[in-house]
Amino acid sequence: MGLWNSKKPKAKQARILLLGLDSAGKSTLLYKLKLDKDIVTIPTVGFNVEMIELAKGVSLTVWDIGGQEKMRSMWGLYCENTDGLVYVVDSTDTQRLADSRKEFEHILKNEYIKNVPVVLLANKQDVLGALSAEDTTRMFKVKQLCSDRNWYVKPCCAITGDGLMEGFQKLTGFVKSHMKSRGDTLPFFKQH
Ligand SMILES: Nc1nc2c(ncn2[C@@H]2O[C@H](COP(=O)(O)OP(=O)(O)OP(=O)(O)O)[C@@H](O)[C@H]2O)c(=O)[nH]1
Ligand SMILES: [Mg+2]
Repeated sequence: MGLWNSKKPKAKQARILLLGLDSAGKSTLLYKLKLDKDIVTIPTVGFNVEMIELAKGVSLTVWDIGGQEKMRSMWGLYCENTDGLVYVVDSTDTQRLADSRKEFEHILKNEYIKNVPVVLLANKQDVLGALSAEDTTRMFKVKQLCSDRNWYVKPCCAITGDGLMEGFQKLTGFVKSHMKSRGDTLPFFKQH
């Protein structure tokens, strides 16, 4: 006699890395998405991890890794099994845009991140003088650096939540097709 599990299939699990320099707004936006609350953050030492489901069929496990200088050398340790990268830029921090771009370029070279879709969030758009999404795309050489993958640049504000949903929905779409192209038909066996 055979056994048959008639329950609906579970959602696919996708592992998302949330990176960016310290103070870019990663934790603020993660908890805005997760709880729809403005929380007072403290600099992340180590990481936060939260599960969010924005579209049917895919559940995102978001790894928010601290962006302080001493943490950045460890970003590579979190890259294995990554299905999508969200890179957050403080669009008002003009003094550190070059540093941020350098770290972005560096992480894209990680072998586990190869071909993985990228959403770049140009955060803090509520602040006057914030760099626009177009200028961020140009400055971060996104077209050139991400020519091997799906990418999207979205202006946002982690405090009001503007732009976050659109950015993550775009990511979810990319991740779905990335997983499909990789032939992930048995998501239940994937370990995170
Ligand atoms: N004005 C404005 N401030 C923001 C926005 N997003 C985050 N902040 C502020 O920026 C500061 C840093 O935010 P965090 O979310 O802690 O930054 P983080 O990227 O997690 O930083 P690390 O954990 O150190 O890597 C906090 O004071 C936030 O309130 C935004 O969209 N607009
Ligand atoms: Mg943080």
